[in-house]
Amino acid sequence: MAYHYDDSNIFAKILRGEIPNDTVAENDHALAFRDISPKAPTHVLVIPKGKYVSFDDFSANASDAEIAGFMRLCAQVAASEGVSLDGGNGFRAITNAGSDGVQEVPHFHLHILGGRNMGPMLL
Ligand code: DGP
Repeated sequence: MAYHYDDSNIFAKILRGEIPNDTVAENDHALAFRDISPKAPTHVLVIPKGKYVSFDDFSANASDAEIAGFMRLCAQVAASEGVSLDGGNGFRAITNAGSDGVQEVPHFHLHILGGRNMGPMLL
């Protein structure tokens, strides 16, 4: 079954420049910006520029170049925020998918959280 992408979602509007965002970094394939409601000293969202609903949609359907560009931007953000293992204390990268994953915005995004001990994973 095909994934259905809703062009009216808030991250689509950010990508179209219709609403402002606090951009951290960008490349040809992905955009990183600060979460509007941060849960840690570092809370950055990384989104692909292509139209993918969720992690599984992106992983199955994005090109290798898009996936590489996205992952490289995640690593670049961790480094620039000072939370990478190369000089920092680490971070948590999470993605929510669909209703059971409690995904609020239906455009694939990874949360990069750090700057404090994130505690145990909630299960
Ligand atoms: P999720 O539950 O994984 O879909 O998380 C969506 C996140 O998006 C949530 O942490 C809040 C954030 N968010 C929602 N609307 C906006 C917005 O307009 N701007 C920014 N920067 N973040 C937003």
